[in-house]
Amino acid sequence: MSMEKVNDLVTRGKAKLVPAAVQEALDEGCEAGALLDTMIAAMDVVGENFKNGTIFVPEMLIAAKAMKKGVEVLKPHLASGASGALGKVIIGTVAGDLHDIGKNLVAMMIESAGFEVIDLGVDVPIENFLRTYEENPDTKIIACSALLTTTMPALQQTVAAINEASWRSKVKVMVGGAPITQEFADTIGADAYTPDAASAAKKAKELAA
Ligand code: B1M
Repeated sequence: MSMEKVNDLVTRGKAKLVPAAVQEALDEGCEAGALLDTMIAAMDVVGENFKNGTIFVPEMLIAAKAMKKGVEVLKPHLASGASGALGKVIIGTVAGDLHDIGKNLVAMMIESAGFEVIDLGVDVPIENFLRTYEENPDTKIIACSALLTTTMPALQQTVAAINEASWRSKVKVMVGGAPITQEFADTIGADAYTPDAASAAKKAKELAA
């Protein structure tokens, strides 16, 4: 019941009610991972409703706010032990793309895996990725997220610019986001693609080893 309540509140964008509902579900013994999955499923419904024209951008935005509130409550249960000992990871959503929930989850899981995360946010110009690496040359991984088919070219251009940098051999490049595939990652010359936040953290550890 609590799980369905969380799903329903996120779908309806009830940001003020979501934290208490998530806490209630946790108190009742629901798994944090399952609660995250139900919120991601709620966002899929929101996305479908947007596609079908039954809701518009503002409703998508308030649903995103509701999910973020829920993730805040889940965070201590999903991620722990941030030490930074494994090195630095630069992460951002590429230019033109404002979606950050998935990127934030990836950042959270990577941090929890033991990395220090430098989060550049959303709509990150190529130069910001390059400059941040140059300011932090001990960075192990640059992780780029793209959520729109229309920002896949920006991801491609970002990776191309990194691939041309003199320091390219010293850093690994990870990519991800709903429209990205292994095939696309291979085509654009990224070192790794992962479909979700948990596998991104696992892959980051492998790449940094
Ligand atoms: Co937008 N949006 N949106 N949106 N939005 C989608 C993505 C869409 C699929 C909805 C739909 O039509 N069904 C669609 C894209 C279609 C396409 O690309 N062909 C879409 C559209 C069209 C748009 C606009 C163009 C709408 C408009 O203005 N007409 C516009 C674009 C704005 C822009 O970016 N320039 C827009 C705007 C927005 C809001 C700002 C309102 C809001 C985002 C708010 C925010 O993020 N702070 C929003 C939302 C909320 C969505 C949906 C509903 C939810 C996104 C989300 O957070 N999902 C989305 C539909 C959907 O996803 N089902 C939709 C949950 C999140 C956990 O999943 O981000 O996929 P995701 O992350 C996953 C994986 O992808 C992966 O890990 C995460 C899970 O563990 N992952 C990585 C992500 N990054 C990774 C990096 C990695 C590895 C894995 O390594 C580096």
